[in-house]
Amino acid sequence: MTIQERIKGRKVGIIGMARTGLAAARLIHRLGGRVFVSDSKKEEQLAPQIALLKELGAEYETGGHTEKLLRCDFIILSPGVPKSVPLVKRIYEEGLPAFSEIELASWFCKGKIIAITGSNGKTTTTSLMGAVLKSAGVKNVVCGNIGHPFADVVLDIPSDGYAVVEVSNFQLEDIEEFAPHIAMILNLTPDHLDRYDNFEGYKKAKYRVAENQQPSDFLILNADDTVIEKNNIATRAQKIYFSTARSLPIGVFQRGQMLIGSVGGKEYEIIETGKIRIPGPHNLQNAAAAALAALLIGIAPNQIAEALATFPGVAHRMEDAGIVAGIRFINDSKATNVDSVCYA
Ligand code: UMA
Repeated sequence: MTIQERIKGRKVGIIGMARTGLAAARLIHRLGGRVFVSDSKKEEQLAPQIALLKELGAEYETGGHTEKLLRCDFIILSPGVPKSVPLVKRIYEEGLPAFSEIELASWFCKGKIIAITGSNGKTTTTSLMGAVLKSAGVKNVVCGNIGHPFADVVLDIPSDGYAVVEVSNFQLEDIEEFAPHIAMILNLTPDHLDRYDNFEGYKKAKYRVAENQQPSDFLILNADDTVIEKNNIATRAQKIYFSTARSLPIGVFQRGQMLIGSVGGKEYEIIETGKIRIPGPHNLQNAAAAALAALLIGIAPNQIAEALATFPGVAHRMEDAGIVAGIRFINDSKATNVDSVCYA
């Protein structure tokens, strides 16, 4: 079966009618498939979403998930839908294939994928990665958990371009073939434990980012993070590290006030750390990770430096909101877990 035949003429059940579900519906519709979208919210809470589905000629149900889903050829699960939902349990029990939207989108991605995950810094590093590629004139689209679903942009990515995809543990739970050329695990701290039995379950979901990688691919890991079990991640990819605490034989690291890259048998001075625009030691790690990915795909150190010196950071993340009555206000409302607040 060709990739197109996986969709054309097939009926795909989609659970969740928000950003993910609608993006998946649009992609499947464009590729000649039929969709059936199911949401637990009441119809009156979903008016704009339903209007869009009607434009696509899609079938839908609201106010809960029914057995109609079980009659679809396969299912796309939104990341916010817990596995404890009874109908979701039935889908797995009956062996109906269920995928995340990043898995679906990856089937149709002509370019290479750079997938960025971790507990903190994902959004900043994903945006920065896009900025580095842009500064080097490399076509790329920034998407994924950052808020722009991969499925909405995947058909715009040319074969010489990159999908820079922020990926969450929830999205990684339902992959099968998703295979990034470069994967990054930035750091790991307990998060989303309401959806897992324990921290191990969360870590395992994150490690899946590397499970389909091949020997020509790279898995970028944080050498300074003691929680990431570097030897326990099953992958065929080349593991390569960044550190802001010590020198490394290969990778990107801080030496004195300089960010150094050592890749392909050559050492490069990338940028003085004081010239990196986004502030703080955690952002230095994010910068090191993005710089390492850039070196691995052949971007010149001066182009990496230019992007690091100018990238302003992301909205609502350590954003200077101004000084009122002598008090400096910082907007860090994007922080969603305790560690994120500690970094700030
Ligand atoms: N729903 C059901 N049944 C349920 C539960 C929910 O039908 O049992 C429905 C809700 O009624 C709602 C829809 O599902 O209509 C919501 O789905 P969703 O929560 O997956 O929301 P999306 O808008 O599709 O957003 C998701 C990500 N959300 C989550 O992972 C919770 C967004 O990440 C992401 O930006 C977006 O896809 C595009 O890829 C947000 C997030 O908080 C920012 N992510 C977590 C994080 O970063 O820590 C993982």
